[in-house]
Amino acid sequence: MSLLRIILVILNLVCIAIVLYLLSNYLMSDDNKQSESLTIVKLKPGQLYPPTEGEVWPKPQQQITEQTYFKLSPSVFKFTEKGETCEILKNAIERYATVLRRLHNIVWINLKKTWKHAEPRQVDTNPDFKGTLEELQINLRRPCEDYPHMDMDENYSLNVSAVSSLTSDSIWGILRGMETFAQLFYLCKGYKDVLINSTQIVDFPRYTYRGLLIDTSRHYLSVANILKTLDAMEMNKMNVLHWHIVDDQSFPYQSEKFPKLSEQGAYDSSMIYTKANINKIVKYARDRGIRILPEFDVPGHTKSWGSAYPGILTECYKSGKVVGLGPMDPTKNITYKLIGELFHEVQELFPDKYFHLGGDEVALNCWTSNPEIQKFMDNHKLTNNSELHAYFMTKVLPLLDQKSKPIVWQEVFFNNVTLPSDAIVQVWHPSGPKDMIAILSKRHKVIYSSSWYLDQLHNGGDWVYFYVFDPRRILDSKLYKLEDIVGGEACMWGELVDDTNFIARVWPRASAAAEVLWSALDPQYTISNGSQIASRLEEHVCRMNRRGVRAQPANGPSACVGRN
Ligand code: CP6
Repeated sequence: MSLLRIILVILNLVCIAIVLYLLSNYLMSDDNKQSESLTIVKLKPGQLYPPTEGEVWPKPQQQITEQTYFKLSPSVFKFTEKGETCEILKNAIERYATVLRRLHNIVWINLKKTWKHAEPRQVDTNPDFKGTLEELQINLRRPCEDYPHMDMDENYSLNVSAVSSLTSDSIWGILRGMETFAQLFYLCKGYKDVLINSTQIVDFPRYTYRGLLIDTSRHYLSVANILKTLDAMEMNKMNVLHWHIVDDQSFPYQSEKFPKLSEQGAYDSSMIYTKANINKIVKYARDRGIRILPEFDVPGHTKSWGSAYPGILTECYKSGKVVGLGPMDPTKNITYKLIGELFHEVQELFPDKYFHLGGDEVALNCWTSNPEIQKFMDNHKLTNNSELHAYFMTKVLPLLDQKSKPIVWQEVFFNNVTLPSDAIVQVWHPSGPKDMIAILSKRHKVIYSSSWYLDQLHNGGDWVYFYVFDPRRILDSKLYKLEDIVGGEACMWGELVDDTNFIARVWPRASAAAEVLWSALDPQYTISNGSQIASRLEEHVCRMNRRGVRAQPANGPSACVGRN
């Protein structure tokens, strides 16, 4: 009897599963006939959110939008490869085809759900309507490169009409152009179809380096969340994920050569990044034209290394007694040996040509409190602790492989380390503008971060505080080479963010930095006249939400149709 009941329950479940499967297939199908018969979309006044239509973020350099438009029909529309092609392009086509299919589905799912009492609007009888969009011809003029890099070419031109075309010399430009193309589509205009206007765009980035820093030591971030971050970066045309992977609080990088580092230094054995995890992240990023820049910060911010190797850290003294462990011990050979071997392994894993050595916020007092280190300084004729910092960095720089160029935080420069000419200095102090000028005077390249501290919260839609500063604007171009400022980086230090709030805290606030770094800025812009920007960002947040990035509200009370 009970066996029969179990069989019946199982049969029931199977039936439900089949029905659900068929239903979901039906709902997600491109050629769904039902959608064709739904012609009614009109939101009530004041409900038309977001308030702009197909406004691209970050804003393209040159754009002409015509008042004629096409509709999207995913069963008709095709991406075609007219030039070179490669796996990166094929993956991008698949990705953006999905984006467009989902956008199409969102309209009519909402038509059925919430918009069914609205009045009809006939697209086809409108004189400005030019029919169905047929094709985007992708014209890649040079073979693909394997990985994105510092000097990558991201220029593209895009022409939207019935047969549209996207042209670039570089796969990276094609990726940027495909993102732009996807963003030109809009809904909410009172039509049942997804629409796109006839548009011509010529676009290129203002800065070559447009970064986001993540910190996976203060809180662990799951691999899934890092991949989601890469999705969001692609949507904002950011091209460098600066991965501050270890710090004082935890050591989540799993080393093959030194497994004890994460066994003893990670928060938990589950909170680590394996070689396979990192390979996956690097490839996912490459497919989106994003570099992964690893940072192993030395000699400060290294307490977590000491769980496994306490001998490489300095004992700090107070009143003649050891009170704890501080920065790395610059007097010991094993310190440099460990660093050299670990860095070698990391450089094999990360294809980027740059490697971030950190060098910031070293507790120099700990060094001078230690009698052994004082003796060492006397022997080496080092007269103060910043000279010892310089001594340490000077010994660490040559530990990088030939293929890697160093990036360091600004303290390394200001403590008078002789840096190789191709080293880049990252500015983070609040005194950033002044510091940047000092560095540029010595002909070093600069990454500017001082304006984009995402860990600092302000009232309201606080992206406006991240939208203000363009680091090149303060420079006299006769005195300095503007190109020496390679770009900027928004920093999401991890003290107060983990998997629960990371995405929402970063987006859309980092979007402001992304636009400053990509677009030609309006020199008249001030915080109070940014309303056009606010509306565009409103749309962009909704767009990110629809594409699965749970960005927080940009401005204030609002609604985003089709988010869920
Ligand atoms: N962690 C590390 C940090 C910071 C830095 N390095 C930091 C310092 C001041 C502010 C924000 C972040 N949390 N490793 C300095 C680059 Cl305001």
